[in-house]
Amino acid sequence: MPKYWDPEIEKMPAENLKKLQERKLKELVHYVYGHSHFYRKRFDEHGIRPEDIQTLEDVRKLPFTFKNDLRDNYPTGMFCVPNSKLVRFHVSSGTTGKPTVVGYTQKDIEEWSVCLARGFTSVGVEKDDIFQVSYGYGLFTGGLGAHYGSEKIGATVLPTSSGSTERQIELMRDLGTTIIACTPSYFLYMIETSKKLGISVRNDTKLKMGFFGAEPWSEELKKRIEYESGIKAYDIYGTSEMSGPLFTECSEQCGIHIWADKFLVEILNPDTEEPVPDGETGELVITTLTKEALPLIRYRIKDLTRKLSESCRCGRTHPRITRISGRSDDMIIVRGINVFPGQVESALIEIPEVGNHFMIIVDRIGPLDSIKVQIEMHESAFSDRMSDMVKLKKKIGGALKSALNLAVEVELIEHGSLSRSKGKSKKVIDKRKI
Ligand code: DLL
Repeated sequence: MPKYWDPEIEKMPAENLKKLQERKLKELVHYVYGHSHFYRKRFDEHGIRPEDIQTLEDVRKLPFTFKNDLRDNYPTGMFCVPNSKLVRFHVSSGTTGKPTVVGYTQKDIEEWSVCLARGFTSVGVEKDDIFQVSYGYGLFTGGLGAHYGSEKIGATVLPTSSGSTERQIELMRDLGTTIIACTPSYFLYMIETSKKLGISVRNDTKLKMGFFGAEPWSEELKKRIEYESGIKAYDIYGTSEMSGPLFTECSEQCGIHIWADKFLVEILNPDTEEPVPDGETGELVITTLTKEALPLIRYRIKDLTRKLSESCRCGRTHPRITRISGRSDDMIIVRGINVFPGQVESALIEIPEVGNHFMIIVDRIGPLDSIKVQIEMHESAFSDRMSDMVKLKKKIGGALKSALNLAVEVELIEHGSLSRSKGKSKKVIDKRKI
């Protein structure tokens, strides 16, 4: 039997859900126009009045919002509430430019926690569970987000944050952690470290599931995590600007549920900015329907995904998005060919001799782009025989060539050579930009 946190909302007939969204969208445009200097100016520049928005489809009349808007209005220029109504800041650093600051009212924190409580409940998290939060705590939203969501359900939170990996694993074993939340790359590192400690995640701990996200990861990596640890791996998605981690897969594992009473999803062709048909890949654009401190109107997230609108087998009527396949801006172009790090991961993970870590290095030698992939080998795959290594390199090169349609230099490196990340992992070094 599927479990629900709030069955009335989660199973609301699609027609009613649409009406609810319409009402909230109308309220939202009046709210932002009345409370944010930024939105009032942006609407005025586009000749939009709140009254122009009467139906859900009218959302397309509204101007987009971008991460740069948050940066340009640093730190709190887009906020709709005075400081007295704020109870929290989170700050995301990003790789370029100014940080982005997100503010929360008490209601925003409550709604954020409810979104996660719904997702966690949908895969069976309960009061009895010991929920280890190994996302970073602090300015990053992962730690506190997962913390509040699991505490809302009444699970016992073990707030380890990321890092001190050996201690985390010992605590996991000693306190009987049943659920973990961290980046998929950090969990791989935990598995690796636990082996060194002589602790088997499968046999010596009570871990049964994990919520992995905050960075792109493939279906193949999910299978590898499940195979190596014996747990169920669920996808968890969100961005700091929307609040933090917000949405998860349900037990059917056929997409991530986006809570439509709080968020309006559009999937657009990034070039034409027109909606793509249901089920086709495009850029995720989100409008927050109920946030108070920092509502976002048609926020261009740049993550690529597909929308599945029909009801899920679990009974929930809210739309789903498929696993994020990349970002429209994480594509690297090498000799005119588009390469996504996710394609490299999917190709490599099919090869049993390959370990869990790789790094793509792009450079320009003379006029020509070069691409090399440094690949850690599986612990058991190293051979003293040169001919074995040459064969393996050829096999990997062939797999990458057919996945990317591009010749790639393969460098096999020893297990453990690449640095391990405790949070989001870095998969590309593009020396051309340095
Ligand atoms: O990473 C929030 C989060 C924390 C999500 C913990 C899940 C778990 P940001 O630091 O703002 O927020 O980064 C958001 O990370 O636009 C995606 O590109 C990527 N991302 C997040 N979750 C996933 C996922 C948090 N499940 C950016 N799959 C997003 C793929 C993800 N990419």
